[in-house]
Amino acid sequence: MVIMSKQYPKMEQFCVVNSSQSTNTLIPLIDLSQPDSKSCLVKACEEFGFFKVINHGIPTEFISRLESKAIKFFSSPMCEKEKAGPPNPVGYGNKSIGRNGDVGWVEYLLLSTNSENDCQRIASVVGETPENFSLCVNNYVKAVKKMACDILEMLADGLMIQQKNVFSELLMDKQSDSVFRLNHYPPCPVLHGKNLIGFGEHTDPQIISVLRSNNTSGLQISLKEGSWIPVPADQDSFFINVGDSLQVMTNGRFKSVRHRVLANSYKSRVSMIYFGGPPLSEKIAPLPSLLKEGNNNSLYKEFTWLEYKRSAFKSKLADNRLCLFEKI
Ligand code: GA4
Repeated sequence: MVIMSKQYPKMEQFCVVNSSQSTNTLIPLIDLSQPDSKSCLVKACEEFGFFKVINHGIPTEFISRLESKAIKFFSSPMCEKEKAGPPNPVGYGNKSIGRNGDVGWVEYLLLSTNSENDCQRIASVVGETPENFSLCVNNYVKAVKKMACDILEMLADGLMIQQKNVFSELLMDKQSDSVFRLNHYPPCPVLHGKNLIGFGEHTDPQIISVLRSNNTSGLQISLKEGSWIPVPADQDSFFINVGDSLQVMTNGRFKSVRHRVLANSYKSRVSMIYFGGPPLSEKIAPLPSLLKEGNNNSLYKEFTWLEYKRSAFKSKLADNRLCLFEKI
């Protein structure tokens, strides 16, 4: 699938990286229908902060309906799409990411998961009623949020935490500050053996992210020693990553994974990501049950999600945002 775009890049403004990277590292694969998946989930979060899930039970029609709406939106004329922008804080964005000069070969829609109003401007671009568009988004988000909560409960169990919903209750809270993102990476030719960066390297600030993409590759995750490994695309599975807040709550036991997306030379990549975040007033700190007696091995200072979010929005995409909150 190629979504037509009449815009051509001014290449100097984009980052490029060597495209000839490959390793034999396997991405952890978790079968959610297997009762013993708890310990595999914990291991994947400790070693990679990233894994793929199968047998997730999310209805395929929720995925395909939303994907076709996204494709319809991104195929619209630029002047129409721009009516749904800028993404401050929700809406359509093109190439510019965040507020501090980051750019990528990507266009996107940012939506909050608690507001039906977000869908109004978007629906009108694709000639739909806001109700119809928001129903599609809501069905999808509700299903992936439920899966994220199930995974978080298995993780709490796997960590022997008594309160199983200690992570999931933050996503279930009515005030949960979660975000939903639809991304379109138009195809872009490899230049002198280098790929254009679609979305630059970063960690996600929230608790957990649930990603689904079409069958176009591009996503890469960073290993501890700094090498990049490509994540083979799989439109039938979901990819989960640990966010900064979960790294803090587990006192660094789970790793917030650094990841990026390279533009594909031939095909459009379309991804949809649910970022599960806590309420703005929530205090984020290592869970006492994961600390040694005396609590003197805490790696992080306590902060509210609002404080973290404010500081994240002042940062550049690739910055290490957690270091501000590390104990010296
Ligand atoms: C990364 C994860 C989500 O896509 C996002 C991004 C947000 C944005 O695109 O506006 C940020 C980025 C993300 C982290 C640092 C800041 C904020 C861009 C940026 C430079 C929506 C989020 O919550 O944080």
